[in-house]
Amino acid sequence: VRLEHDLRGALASGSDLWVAYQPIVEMVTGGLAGFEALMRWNHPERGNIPPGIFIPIAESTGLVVSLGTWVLREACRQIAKWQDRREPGSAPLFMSVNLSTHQLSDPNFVQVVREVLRETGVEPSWIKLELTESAVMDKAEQSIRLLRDLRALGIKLSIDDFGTGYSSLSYLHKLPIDSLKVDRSFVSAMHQSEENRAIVRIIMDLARLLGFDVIAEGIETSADANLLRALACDYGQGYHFARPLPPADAGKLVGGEL
Ligand code: G
Ligand code: G
Ligand code: NA
Ligand code: MN
Repeated sequence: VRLEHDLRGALASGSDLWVAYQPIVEMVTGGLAGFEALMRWNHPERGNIPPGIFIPIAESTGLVVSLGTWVLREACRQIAKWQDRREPGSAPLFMSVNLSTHQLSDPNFVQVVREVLRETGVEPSWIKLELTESAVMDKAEQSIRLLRDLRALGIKLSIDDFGTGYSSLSYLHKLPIDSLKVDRSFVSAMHQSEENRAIVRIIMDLARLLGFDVIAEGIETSADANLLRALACDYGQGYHFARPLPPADAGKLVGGEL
């Protein structure tokens, strides 16, 4: 109850909450392709409270809807600033933002996204929303309609933690999405056996067949990265490349090399 109260306060005051940005690289070139926005809470007395603690609190209280809007706005503002610093002619960076199930069932959600895009002046195609399999499959038909509306705005959509939920293959090919994010449990198991590598290979084949690109998360070693490169994985994310970074540190990568 205390944490819920404090989280409400942090959101209302705009202090103590901030966003970390983890680089996502293009596997072939190793160049920076985009970032994932990850929420952080620096509690005035208790210090850093991990999202694994405060997101579930926000979920159970519904606070995650306004928290989600806050992150989306913050991430949009940030990518708009960074894009301004890019060399003319260089490919735009994308910004991935996590969505909670509650945001998906908010009837105002599409309107909120439209408004944030307008207000921050970002190109919709720079924004990629990450949804979990369970969030989408829970109410598949309803979700598909919403995903179509979101995509009609020009933003990109990605299924997060792919392989851990209960994606029905009969729905997967109907989903209006752009990419699959291979869950890090598969990535970290790859070095252990041919069987584990086969699982990742099959996820990639499936993604390609359905016209989605693939992001592998949780890449922690150069061995992981090499195996994924050999499978022609499009994008990679993980401690091997970079940790989630404070905005100032992430910003230093925008103009230069990773
Ligand atoms: O950043 P970290 O690995 O500690 O995140 C832990 C969990 O919190 C992850 O599952 C991540 O998706 C989730 N998370 C982080 N930021 C956000 C956010 O802005 N919105 C939502 N819904 N989840 C987030
Ligand atoms: O659930 P989601 O996929 O959004 O989780 C993102 C979380 O994964 C972030 O909290 C981030 O801190 C964490 N993360 C990012 N890279 C790595 C990594 O290489 N290894 C591990 N174990 N976690 C990572
Ligand atoms: Na994510
Ligand atoms: Mn994930």
